Amino acid sequence: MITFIPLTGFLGAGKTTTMTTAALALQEKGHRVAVITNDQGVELVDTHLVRSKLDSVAEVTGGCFCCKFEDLVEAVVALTESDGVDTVIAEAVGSCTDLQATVVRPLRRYYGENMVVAPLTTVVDPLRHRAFDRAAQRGEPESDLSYLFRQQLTEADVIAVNKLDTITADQAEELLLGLRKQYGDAGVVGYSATTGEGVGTLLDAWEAPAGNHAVDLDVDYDRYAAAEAQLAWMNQELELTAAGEEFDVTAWARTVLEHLSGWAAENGAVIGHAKLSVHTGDGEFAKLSLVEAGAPPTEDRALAVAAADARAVINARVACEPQALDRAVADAVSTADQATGTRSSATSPVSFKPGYPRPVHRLAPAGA
Ligand SMILES: Nc1nc2c(ncn2[C@@H]2O[C@H](COP(=O)(O)OP(=O)(O)OP(=O)(O)O)[C@@H](O)[C@H]2O)c(=O)[nH]1
Ligand SMILES: [Mg+2]
Repeated sequence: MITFIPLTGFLGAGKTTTMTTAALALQEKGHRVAVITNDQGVELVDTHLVRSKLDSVAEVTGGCFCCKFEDLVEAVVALTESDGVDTVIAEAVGSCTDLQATVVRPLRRYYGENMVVAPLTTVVDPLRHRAFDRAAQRGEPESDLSYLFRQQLTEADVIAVNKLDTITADQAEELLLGLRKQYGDAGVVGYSATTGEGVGTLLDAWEAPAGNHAVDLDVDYDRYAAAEAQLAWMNQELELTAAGEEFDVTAWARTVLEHLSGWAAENGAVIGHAKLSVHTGDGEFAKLSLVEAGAPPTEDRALAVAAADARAVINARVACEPQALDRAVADAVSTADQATGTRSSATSPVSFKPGYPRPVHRLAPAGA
């Protein structure tokens, strides 16, 4: 019997980090764990990062789990057959919702003989929650992105409040209490995937019965699609060469994201998540992330060494027009090139808007 643990949650909430930390913790307990990343695009920064930490990693690309359901099942079967894993943790696209009906229930109904599906877990970034909450308190009409965020919380069996290291203990207590009051059917746990503190409570929550499995989320697919379509998605690869002998790989990546962060703040563009990895020939890489306009990027993996050449991968999900994102990234790259003495050549601009979500299955709860 295989255990499948489905993770959802808004862009940049920390799903990949949670998945990795939890997988390592489960391995310590003797499990054989694999993870699956998922994205609308094909060249994934997340997959590179997770492969550096875990042996069994698969990806479902070109669409979310609900629209690529058979690919998800195939990936799970391949991992169990080839790597002999007993637990699979899978991270859905951060702008996806309605997963109880389109992924969790179909897996239980069609594959339940071989698979235990753990509670659907929505990972939450406290600062993102606060940003949406403040807009609501100001009496602003709910934006489509905020609607999507609320659906992700409403369908959760487990609300996993991550990044507790970024807020005070009092703020954490208030947030957890508020979520327990608002989403009474869900289990609410708090932890930090980066420090590992509290991750045990998440592992315990996965063993408990799925409290919200009968939720019949009446998702307004037009609003859900509108929220997804507000985001421009960019996946771009660049070849980098030092103008002189070598360039500072991490400084180049940091400058790109700093510039993009400043541009987004000036233009009022919500950053879902901008990720950047830069790979040198020896298999090493730097990886940086940006989850808030105007904020500094986080260096999740820095490279101390300089390089003569490297390959960069950018995944950016930003609420703006695709052409605007193409221009902003091109500007950011050119600024970084000048600042660090680098020459870059990019694949042609590739920003796009995700299409209307069309799940393969959509099952109502039993008895509904
Ligand atoms: N301070 C802090 N940062 C975290 C924590 N968990 C994740 N992050 C950071 O948040 C950023 C986004 O984390 P990811 O794990 O990539 O988030 P994600 O939800 O997988 O993002 P998408 O797949 O793009 O939706 C990265 O810079 C992480 O290092 C945490 O517990 N504390
Ligand atoms: Mg991720």
